[in-house]
Amino acid sequence: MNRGRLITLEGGEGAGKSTALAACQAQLQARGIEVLRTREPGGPPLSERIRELVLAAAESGMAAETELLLVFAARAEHVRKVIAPALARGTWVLSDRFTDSSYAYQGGGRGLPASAIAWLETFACGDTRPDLTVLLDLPVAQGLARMAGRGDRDRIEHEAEPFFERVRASFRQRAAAEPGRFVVVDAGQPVAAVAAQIRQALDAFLARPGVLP
Ligand code: Z5A
Repeated sequence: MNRGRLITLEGGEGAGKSTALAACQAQLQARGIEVLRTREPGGPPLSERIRELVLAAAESGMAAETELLLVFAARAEHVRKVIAPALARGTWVLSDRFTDSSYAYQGGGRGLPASAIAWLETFACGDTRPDLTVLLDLPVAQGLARMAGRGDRDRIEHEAEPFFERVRASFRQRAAAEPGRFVVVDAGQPVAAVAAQIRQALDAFLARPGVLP
């Protein structure tokens, strides 16, 4: 049996990941692919409980190191209980964020060393890595403006603009370093134009030799 593929969507605040996910899922299913949609931090019940801790506004004094270990604790559970078994049985996994968010937020944003994140990545994920990552890239001010109307800001959303600028720079650096895995989409365009670019990226991925059985 062909193993499934792991596709991740990444981006800063208000980039439009949630908006794009349903369209991605529908596009894959229209090709007869079985798809599991999930998110990070989160997924299985324990990881969702860790998500609540990580994002709770009341935990405003959390150390950066604690935050990093919590997102990886959630990820270890997610990969081992949900993602790796799904991929092994041939199901494709579509995840709203994955390890690139840790490099961007805890690495770029908080300044934690990439070497520590890389070690945790291997420890938590084994050899499970995204096959395709769509980065929805958006100027920080535009993303924050989109989110401004939302009242329920989580702990990380309370950060100041320079934090989100470092997060964006880190995402862009990772995309530049791995052009074979990343597709960067200009998320500042209207919803339909963003959707069209993502559709093209998925079609191109599906056309790669060996991706479909
Ligand atoms: N985090 C971390 O620190 N380390 C990690 O390892 C991981 C995560 C995995 C939760 O993520 C937080 O966890 C996140 C990073 C951290 N930090 N924060 N803050 P999340 O994905 O649940 O939260 P989020 O990034 O804030 O997602 P979001 O708020 O749901 O945004 P989104 O999914 O990218 O956008 P959206 O909901 O689809 O759209 C936002 C709004 O913009 C909405 O009103 C849309 O109608 C509108 N929108 C969307 N697209 C467009 C276009 N093209 N034009 C105009 N308006 C648009």
